Amino acid sequence: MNRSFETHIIREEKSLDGLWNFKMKGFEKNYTLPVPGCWEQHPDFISHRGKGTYSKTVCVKKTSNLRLEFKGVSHTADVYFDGKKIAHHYNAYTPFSAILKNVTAGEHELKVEADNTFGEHSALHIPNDYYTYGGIIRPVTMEYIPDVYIKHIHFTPLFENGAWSGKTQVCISNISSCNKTITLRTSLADKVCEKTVEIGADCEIICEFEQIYTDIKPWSSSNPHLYLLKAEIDGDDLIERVGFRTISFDKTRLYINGESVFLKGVNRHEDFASFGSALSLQMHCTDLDLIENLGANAVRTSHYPNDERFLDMCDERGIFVWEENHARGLELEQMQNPNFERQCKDCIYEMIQNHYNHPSIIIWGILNECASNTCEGAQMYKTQFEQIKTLDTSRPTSFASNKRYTDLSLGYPDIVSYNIYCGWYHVNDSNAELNRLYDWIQTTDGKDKPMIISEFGAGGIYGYRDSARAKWSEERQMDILEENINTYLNNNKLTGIFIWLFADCRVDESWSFGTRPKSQNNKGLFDIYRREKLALSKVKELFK
Ligand code: ADA
Repeated sequence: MNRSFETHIIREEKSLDGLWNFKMKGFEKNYTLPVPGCWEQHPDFISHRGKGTYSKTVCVKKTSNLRLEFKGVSHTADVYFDGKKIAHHYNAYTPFSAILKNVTAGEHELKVEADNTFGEHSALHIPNDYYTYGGIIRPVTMEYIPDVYIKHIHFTPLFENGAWSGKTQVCISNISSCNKTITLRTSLADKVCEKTVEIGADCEIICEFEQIYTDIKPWSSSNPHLYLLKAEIDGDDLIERVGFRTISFDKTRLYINGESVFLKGVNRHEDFASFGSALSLQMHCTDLDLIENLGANAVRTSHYPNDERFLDMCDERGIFVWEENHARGLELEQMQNPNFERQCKDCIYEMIQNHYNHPSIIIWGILNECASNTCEGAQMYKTQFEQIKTLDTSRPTSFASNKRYTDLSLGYPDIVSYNIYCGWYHVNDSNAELNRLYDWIQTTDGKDKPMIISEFGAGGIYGYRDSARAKWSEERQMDILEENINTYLNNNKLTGIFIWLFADCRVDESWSFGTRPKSQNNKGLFDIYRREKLALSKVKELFK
């Protein structure tokens, strides 16, 4: 199951997860690998970067149109059906689909070529302080769809004059070569709607409804109430899950349903020991159990869009999410890669298009620690924030800057966020640093905006205890986190903080920080197996 609730009652779907045949370019042998999975989990490919081909015979039980959905292939996918190319997609962390018309009943061959190599073709997946694994890392589904099917639904809640209302947009696609007339029925909370519309051949339309809802239980952190939004046409349906909540902000604070919130969060990479970025439902669930147990109320999906099952569980648990597009630490030269703009644009579009309905997502982020201190870089930040606002005006935006005192892009997001590593890379006194930085921000276009510390932390190697509290010891990590958290929780300039990092992750050895001990980013509160470090109990005490 690729969501935590049923998305169809009428539309038939079949999971294609399981064992697939696998061939790695340059290797003789035939393998069988699990989907979802990363090929690094196989001993022959532990550190192999290359092109691998997954194949599988799929049994189509009745002649029909099909929709194949891939939740994540790392990092570039070329998909073939009976030898014919049906999709090409770049980026490991966003879903994509392919429509096949009138497929005959019987057996067919599905082939996915996955490529995790680096080079100019890949502007966002580069050697980095996390690992780009290879493979079909998230679930795959095959759906039987009629000629006219429901493509997606977006719901935007609104609270005005003491009443909840909401805008529902249903995108319906006609893949046939004739005009069609269809009747759309939707239901949400106490409201049912019906509309009859015409759709031209090979066209899609958006049907829009605005309605007032009564007796609504809003979605909040302490009571994350969710509603099913059902859309139905003849022979097809789509069910989404939504929440009623508003997000607003003023000069210093972020508000959910008009109430000020302070984000006590962690940054998290989707990475777990030898399973890499192909996290199972159980692993996502365990991570959230650990996050809740810590007393945190927020997660930043550093540095890419996350698995929808994880976001579903954040919705269910009332965990706030800062979700961001995929990019980390790119220099201006890397942002000038001819593929950069298009790959970012696609990533932002796919992230918002697919994750629009999650009430837990309260901030859209972009371009972590990129060249926001250059004029050319600032222009790219501006363009990307403008793109976000064309897709969603209901959520504030931000980016995590590390360009202290030189950032030129602070005027573009709604929230100003900084990654500062007091006691680790930077000066020891976090209070002095925060005040200095805040005062400087007030002299820039970032003034009068709420502020978040989007990263702070320190390295601590699991099991390395030292009474001298040496660098890399669990003791030193705990001391640094304690000093930082005490400052930030007692400073009314901030509206949130995110610890770097929830759990250790693998890093790419060819990257310039390839000297990191164990080739891992060791700033996790847990190690890569989720064994807790000393700092955990301290953070727990301070967060609670
Ligand atoms: C940055 C970056 C993270 C990580 C961190 C660190 O702030 O955003 O991805 O690399 O530094 O551990 O140094």
